[in-house]
Amino acid sequence: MSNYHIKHLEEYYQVYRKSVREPENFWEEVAEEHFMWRKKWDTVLSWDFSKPEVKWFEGAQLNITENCIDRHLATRGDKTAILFEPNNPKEASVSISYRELSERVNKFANVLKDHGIEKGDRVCIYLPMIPELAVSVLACARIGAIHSVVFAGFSSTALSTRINDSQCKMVITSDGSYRGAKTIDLKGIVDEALNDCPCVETVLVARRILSDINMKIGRDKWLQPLLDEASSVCAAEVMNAEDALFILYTSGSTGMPKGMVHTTAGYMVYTAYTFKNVFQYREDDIYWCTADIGWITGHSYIVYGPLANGATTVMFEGVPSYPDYGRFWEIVEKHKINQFYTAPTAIRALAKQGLEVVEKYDLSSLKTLGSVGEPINEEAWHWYNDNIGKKKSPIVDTWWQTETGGIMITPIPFVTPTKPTYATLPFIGIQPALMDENGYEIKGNQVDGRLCIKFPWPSMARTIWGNHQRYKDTYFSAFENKYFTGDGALRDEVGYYRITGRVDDVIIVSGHNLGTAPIEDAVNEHPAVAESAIVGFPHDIKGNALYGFVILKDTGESRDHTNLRKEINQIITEHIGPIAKLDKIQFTQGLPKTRSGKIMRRILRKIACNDTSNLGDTSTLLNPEIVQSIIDGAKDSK
Ligand code: 6R9
Repeated sequence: MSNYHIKHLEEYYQVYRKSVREPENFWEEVAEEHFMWRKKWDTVLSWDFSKPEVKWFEGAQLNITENCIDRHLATRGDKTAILFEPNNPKEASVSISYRELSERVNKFANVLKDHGIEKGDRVCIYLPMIPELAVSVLACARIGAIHSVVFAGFSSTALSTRINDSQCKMVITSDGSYRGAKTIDLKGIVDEALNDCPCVETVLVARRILSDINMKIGRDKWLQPLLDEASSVCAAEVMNAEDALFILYTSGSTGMPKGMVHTTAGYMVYTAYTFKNVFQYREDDIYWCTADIGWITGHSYIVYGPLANGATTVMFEGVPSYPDYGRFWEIVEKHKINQFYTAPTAIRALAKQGLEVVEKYDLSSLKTLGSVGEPINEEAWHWYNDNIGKKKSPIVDTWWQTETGGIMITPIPFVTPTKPTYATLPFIGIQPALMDENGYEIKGNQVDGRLCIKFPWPSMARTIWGNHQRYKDTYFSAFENKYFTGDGALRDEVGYYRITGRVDDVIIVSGHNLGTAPIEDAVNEHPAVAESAIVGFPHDIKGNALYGFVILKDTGESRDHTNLRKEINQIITEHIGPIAKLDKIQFTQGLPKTRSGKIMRRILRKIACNDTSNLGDTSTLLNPEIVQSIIDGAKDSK
């Protein structure tokens, strides 16, 4: 048990040093002591970042669901595994014990098999935050099918792109979803997406909103009757350590979303180990992460990490503002939440509401507060610390990525002294490096640079589905022999890290990663648009919002800009989803370009931020005169 649960700072440094000096011994001990293996590994780690190729626990065999479910049955069969809190507070919450979860997962797994799903097949899951989402994820893992969860806020085009990219044979969805006061026709979105997806043979439909929907004969099936008929025993498929567990798409700075592939053993070991330490989870604690399972945070820290530790994990279907802005705090009181993990964008939105909605509730159960998804600004950090944690619950500002699979830089609560806006220290086994523009590592403290990781960790993504070259180009080519995160960071005088934000063309809006290129592609679909460039600008609640510079085709006619703005945002909603809508659109005659034809986004960013005092050298531009006209036009942006 020695290394599993870190209790004080000295121990952190001691374990950290060991994890860096002898990474293989270190991870082997963690893997030996805390998991259930069908067969142990032959080699702990083999790696080569130049290919790149990374393998952890090669030769081992296991099934992650035996670790997340079966092994708890003897001691925790009646313990709540998943606590479901519905969108509507008047609807009763549902406790699913480990025993019930086991039954539900096994039945679901048998339904998948009955529909021809085999090990290695891809299954797309497009569900709201209802228990079926967690159950279907685990059911795929049970039989070795690779799940690809697509966040149910994505549009039909975004969904079909993802389904086709990984050639999913099946889609699991619901008749609809509740989101605050709204209901959403998820099945309608799936139907539209599937017009372009010949690879999909079956659609399983969970009942949630009891709406009247179209069922395509031969393709679409109601889930419940199939589950009712299915056996609750399904032998777990024996998986190799490096077999793919899931694909999860993340936005890139260019083109198609990247299907990040996570494999089985390393992902399990790392998410379980980080969960235990970063949240200091104790046996009877109730843990709640407010993310959606459609994102990596939900995969690692709603489903796999907590369940691998036999924890009680809350799944919340709704939104923080429904029926009012006290909902999160009401749930904390109701379920006596001990660990609460959310995003800065939610904290900022809630902080705006004043304290009346907070003070109504008893938050004394809280022990640890988490933050993830984007940098947490100082004001939000203090609001969270003062009013939610009452200065007693440490804030763990956890930096990590879809690609990293698990938390990488974070305080350990009650162990690492926190500092507002700092993610603080690398987690055990993580070796960060800050790099300068010439490719050299910047040593020492009080420095800043591009954040890389120089040694493999167990839960790193192994490739991009179907495109290993892109994996190499994106993450392993900027700096030799290092994984490049795409983020900038600084290291303070004691070695604490502060993530300063993306240094590429990914913009984080309300904690969601958005690549500028796919949004520009969508905008350019509008028949009146000739060209566009999108940049981020600071926003009170969302962290960043999107600003679009749009050149219209010259037709000689004048156009109604108000309508155009609506139409452009409508196209974005259709292609990507409402999260990518532009907050401001400025119509312009041109865009600042370099002589090689690249848009100078740096200048556009400054204009969008209304910070035009120091635009730097613009003389090398192909069209320097355009800059002033864009500055002048900025006041008319809406
Ligand atoms: C887990 C997750 C990854 C990007 C990442 C960074 C930003 C995440 C952060 C943070 C500052 C934190 N990010 N956590 N920035 N402080 N604590 O969010 O994954 O959706 O892939 O986003 O989010 O820019 O590179 P993902």
